[in-house]
Amino acid sequence: MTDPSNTSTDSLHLERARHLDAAAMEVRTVPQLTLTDADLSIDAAYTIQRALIACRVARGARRAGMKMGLTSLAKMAQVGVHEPIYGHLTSDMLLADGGTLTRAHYGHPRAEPEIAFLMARDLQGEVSEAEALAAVAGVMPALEVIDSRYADFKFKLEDVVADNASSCRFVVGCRVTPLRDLYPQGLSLKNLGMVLEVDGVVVHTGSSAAILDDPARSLTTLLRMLATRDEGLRAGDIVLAGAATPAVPLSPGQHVRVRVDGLGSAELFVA
Ligand code: OOG
Ligand code: MG
Repeated sequence: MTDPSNTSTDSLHLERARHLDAAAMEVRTVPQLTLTDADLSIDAAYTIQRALIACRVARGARRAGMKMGLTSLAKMAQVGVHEPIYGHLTSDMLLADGGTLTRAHYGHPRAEPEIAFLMARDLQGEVSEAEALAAVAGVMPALEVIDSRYADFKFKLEDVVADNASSCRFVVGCRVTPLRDLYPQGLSLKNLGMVLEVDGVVVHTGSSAAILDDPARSLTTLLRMLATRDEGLRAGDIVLAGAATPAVPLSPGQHVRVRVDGLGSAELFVA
């Protein structure tokens, strides 16, 4: 028999997910969940996140992959949350390289420079960095556009997890570089220079080393976190490893580009 207390917890998670989903659709903010529920657990927050993704899937979105967030000190410092988190990427979040994002469709969008993995095959469980990279088809430069459903990007760990790690849109460069193509150029995934430009002006520079010392570690951390729910990555998934520098606020008229050593670039326009 179903435990009635679990049923009411489930419906509370669903209600919160719908509340966050509606806020995103209607371009408005909501109060932090932890203001009214100081005991909200991280586990419950990830359950809310999954219910939020189910709302998108019910509208026709498909799984596109996963993202890690707060994997660099720069990002942790920017939002005051000091633990890596993950979120889900869906097909409706993908913006074509060079595509245009309409500023008015979002609350307070920010762009950040990232590296993305393309998974060649399914992978689940605790694996080494080398084992994780063996399942990767290649890497791409990426821009993530984040947009928090909480005013001023102010949230606690549990709030941002429930809000799908502030996911909004993402762009990946059109070239997928196999890792073996980096080594002959004397490049390593562990230390690729990354530049974020707005209107051709460099606004942040960083290195892939800022992402948990090695973006591959972001991948293995994600797999370890997913394993606690018996989940993993699937062939064709795109995985964003997390931003290497702080995010920049977006305004209409801007052209934003990330350039990564050996990987090329990814860009978007803001209307
Ligand atoms: C949380 C999402 C962080 C990253 O790359 O670090 C993130 C936020 O900053 O609102 O996507
Ligand atoms: Mg990000």
